Amino acid sequence: MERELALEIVRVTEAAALASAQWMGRGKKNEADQAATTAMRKMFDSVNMNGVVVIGEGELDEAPMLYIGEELGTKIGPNVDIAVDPLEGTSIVAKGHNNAMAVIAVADRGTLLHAPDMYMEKIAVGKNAAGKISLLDPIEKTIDIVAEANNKRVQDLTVIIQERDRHNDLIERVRAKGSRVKLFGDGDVGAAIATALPHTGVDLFIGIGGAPEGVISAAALKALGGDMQARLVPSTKEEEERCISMGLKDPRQLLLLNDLVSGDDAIFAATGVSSGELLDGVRFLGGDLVETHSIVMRSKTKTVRYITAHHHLELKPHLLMV
Ligand code: VTB
Ligand code: MG
Ligand code: MG
Repeated sequence: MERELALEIVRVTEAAALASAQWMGRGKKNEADQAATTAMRKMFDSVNMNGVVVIGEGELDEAPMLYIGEELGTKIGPNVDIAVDPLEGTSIVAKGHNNAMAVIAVADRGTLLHAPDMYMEKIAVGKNAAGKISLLDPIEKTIDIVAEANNKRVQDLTVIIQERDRHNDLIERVRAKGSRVKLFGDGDVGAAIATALPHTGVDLFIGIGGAPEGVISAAALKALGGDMQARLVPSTKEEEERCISMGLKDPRQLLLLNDLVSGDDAIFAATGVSSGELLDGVRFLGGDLVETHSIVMRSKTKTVRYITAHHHLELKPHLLMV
């Protein structure tokens, strides 16, 4: 991939964040999502690449754009797989809560797992614990491993878990072990990535969330030198068959980081819509001035860039709320 692509991709997440942030707190999650998707789709047109969406807004019949299989870019440039979540946290934005982001992962063609829209069991850690964890270990053992790797006492370890009934047992076990539990409402991409950014203070992410989000998170963890493992959780016969048709012998097989994102060149970009673990949200500064906060990284060089940008919305009328 050409290195310029990383900065081009940030322009795409910025556009999605600028468009959807205008829907913040209006109780309209579909409109917020639509605004992000439309802005992202339009911006992709000008990016020099030959991209195919492998994780997107759904199949052709259910999503008018950014559907799985859709070709993106100018066709001049590298052949890449694209995974998008134009608005990771639609209900967050609707309610005005924290943690919403626009996210994209781009990788060499054929290297992103084509995860279907179903649940996935996931575990993620930062660099120190990379290569030492297993999703198959009991959580108590994992906590001991991560505490030692991160040079923290078990009681100082922070485990981030999505607040859902399906995690009640897990949460109780982490508490019984003595670690600190940080619950979040929505947006597990940010939660997974937080483990690999020491300033967040988050050590371990574990739980069941969306499979598409899992693959996008894996691209970021790879670029940050962290680790992730996953297992799809098909809940119907149809979902099981879907896994098998993806080439998985056992739908519930353990997926390592390299199974989620194979190859060593992946780009991850995110722009905050509302402030969260990783990024500040879109700020309306007065007049037509709007500030965005983004992170972009590439696994090949492991460079992580934080980009603050000032946009003049009057000069970007296509991003204005309709
Ligand atoms: C998950 C998680 C996402 O929505 O998909 C979640 O990966 C849906 O979980 O980050 P529920 O079915 O329990 O609501 C997000 O939190 C936001 O898209
Ligand atoms: Mg989405
Ligand atoms: Mg999502």
